Amino acid sequence: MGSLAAPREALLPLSYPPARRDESVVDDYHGVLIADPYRWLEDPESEEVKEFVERQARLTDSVLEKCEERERLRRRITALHDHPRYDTPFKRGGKYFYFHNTGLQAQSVLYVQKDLDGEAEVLLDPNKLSDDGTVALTLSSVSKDGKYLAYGLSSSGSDWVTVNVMRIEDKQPELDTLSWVKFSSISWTKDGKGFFYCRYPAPRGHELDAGTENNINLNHEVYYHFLGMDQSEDILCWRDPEHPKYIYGTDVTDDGKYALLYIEEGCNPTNKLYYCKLSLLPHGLEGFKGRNEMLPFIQLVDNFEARYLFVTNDDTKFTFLTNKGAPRYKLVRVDFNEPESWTDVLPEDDKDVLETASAVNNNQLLVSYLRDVKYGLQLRDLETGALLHEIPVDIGTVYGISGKREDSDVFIGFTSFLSPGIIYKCNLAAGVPEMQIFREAFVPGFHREDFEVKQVFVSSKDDTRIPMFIVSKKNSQLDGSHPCLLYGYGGFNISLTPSFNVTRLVLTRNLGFVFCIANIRGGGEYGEEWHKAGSLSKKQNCFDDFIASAEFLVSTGYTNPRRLCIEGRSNGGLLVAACMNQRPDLFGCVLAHVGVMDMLRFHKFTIGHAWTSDFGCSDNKEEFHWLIKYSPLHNVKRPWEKGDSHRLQYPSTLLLTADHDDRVVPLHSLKLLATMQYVLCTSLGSSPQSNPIIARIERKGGHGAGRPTQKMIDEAADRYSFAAKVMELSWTD
Ligand code: X97
Repeated sequence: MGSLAAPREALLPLSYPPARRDESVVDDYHGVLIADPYRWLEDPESEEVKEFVERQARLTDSVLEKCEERERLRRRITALHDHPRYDTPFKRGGKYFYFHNTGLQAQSVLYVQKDLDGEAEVLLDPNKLSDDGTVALTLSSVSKDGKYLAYGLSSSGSDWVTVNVMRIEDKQPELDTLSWVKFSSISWTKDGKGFFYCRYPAPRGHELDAGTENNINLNHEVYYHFLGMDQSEDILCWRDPEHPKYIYGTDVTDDGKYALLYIEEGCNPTNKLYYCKLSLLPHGLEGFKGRNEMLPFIQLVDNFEARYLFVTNDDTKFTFLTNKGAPRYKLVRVDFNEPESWTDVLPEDDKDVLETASAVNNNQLLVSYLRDVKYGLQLRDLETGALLHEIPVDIGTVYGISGKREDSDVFIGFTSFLSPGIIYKCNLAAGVPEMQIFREAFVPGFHREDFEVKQVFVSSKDDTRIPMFIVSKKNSQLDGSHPCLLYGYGGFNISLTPSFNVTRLVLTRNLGFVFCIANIRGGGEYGEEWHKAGSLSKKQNCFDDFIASAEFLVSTGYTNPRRLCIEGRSNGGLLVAACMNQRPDLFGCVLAHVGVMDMLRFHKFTIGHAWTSDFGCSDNKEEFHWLIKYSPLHNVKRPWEKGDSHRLQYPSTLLLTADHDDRVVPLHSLKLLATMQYVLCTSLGSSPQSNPIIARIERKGGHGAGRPTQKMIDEAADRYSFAAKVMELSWTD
């Protein structure tokens, strides 16, 4: 431990700002009465809420000021972030495009390059669009001929996007402006005359500071925009007022012949799939201008039994990645002239999950697999699915595969816990795939040989094997003394795979942390069965898996409960808050970011209704009984009033949210904060709760996407200096 540690200032029990309780708000859920005394915190515009947020911010600032390692952490994290980073390049119309960050730039810059050896030019620098880096380039799409860039900007982290267009040749901005775009891609037609996109109606009365409103998002619509036209003249391609919760996605095949329409009902990996043969439209898309008529989509799949993702087509013969009867996914083929006859191209594997498939090099497929949470890569024959080559990759994550049928060079991104990032150029022309390092990130001052990574399998409550990654300093003694950071998500079919994160390596290197990721149920690590085993009536499995992982780390001598910090964001914020309620004795610190905390009311705000696919909904009696059992807001109990644990208190807790988080609106964290402070800290008699319970409420911030580098660093310094303070850790160089 650090021998020159500065004297430490004790954190005294805090004095929390009183928050009004409105005991009159009581709801009847299927005969069960549930009080909601902080309902008033749901109105982001009320003065009382602004005042509450202001006072909590002052309290949090006063705590963070006492966290000795805050500046040192900020400096060290900043220094290690300061290295050049690149995303995988992609090719359009013979030119190459890529994102690049020199190190500490707020936002990555989009470059264009005529050929790979030529000079790169800046195409679009989002850093020029705001003084503080809070305008982010969150959507971008180059037309197939490489002439135009359509790009979407988001302010302050909101999900709302405004789309603009630029002519690439002379970098001239066009006048096109499309507002209220959300959950959308941009799909250019091959003629380069315009593109498909999706939008919602503008939120009434909230047009000004978009992203701070809670209004429910309903009635998504698909439009086609003609370059040079006003948005009001875009053609409405699809809407379905009878199903206001549907969310759409679009694609245009590379041959330009078909537009595809994905119809999603919430976040399950299932969709309907319609198509429109563009060449059959008598007057093309132009023929729909000024006519109030939707596109004549043909229903290929008209139920929500499975997911179908377009891979490639040869005229009417389409290849899809699907989980139809194949929870670990497979590739299938159908001829649109015979829509009843589907054949398997690449059958489901009995262990590995097929994650992505890209058609490249004329008639080949590059497929990536997830195998016990590590990636595998293969080259296969497109026609037959036959294995041509295993492409060796290190233990880690393969991402951003970019290549098309006409390309024999494919770019492949790779990252891992100890590998900052490699972009491979894979040459397929020679027959045997040749993996060349195209770009590699180096982090000055980071030495991978100082660390080690392990994967263990933990036995959960019902004996299910839960994979967990453990990153530590090399040769750490398992004497139960180390601080440990345990991270999880557990939902929505999302897998947590290895990736590089300098902040976590600073924690390991300089604060002695062991960093762990638990791949609990609810994610996609082992396919759809794994997802289903941690959702709806089985959501408790996620918490049991996470708790079992924590107990493993204690019983095997990595750490002890006072030094065990749990962290999660979004659905993972819900995870750590539920675990804290269920096992306050097991953790020393809880960092819950942008969590879903009110499980009875989440579906009423912005896109919350889409999550009923994982959570269920309190409108339904049976589902209400699942939710009330673990809803963080409704399960805060004084642990010292239970049985023999009369001094037991809650772990030190930092809730994090942001004023423009319109994915998981801030009211979730605000209501939980007020509840915890009231129940645990300020209520009746003398409470043993001396561990702080505070919230960090970011200004001009959102759910996480598009966050400027400085905000990322500041937040990391805040939350880990808080953890270091409450777990009494000191710095070693
Ligand atoms: C969302 O809430 C995304 C909401 C919008 N949305 C869907 N389906 C998606 C989409 O409802 O964007 C989708 C995208 C990624 C993953 C899953 C669904 C979609 C729409 C059109 C075409 C294709 C896909 N998400 C969840 C979230 O943010 C998890 C990830 C996406 N949560 C916050 C869940 C609880 C807390």
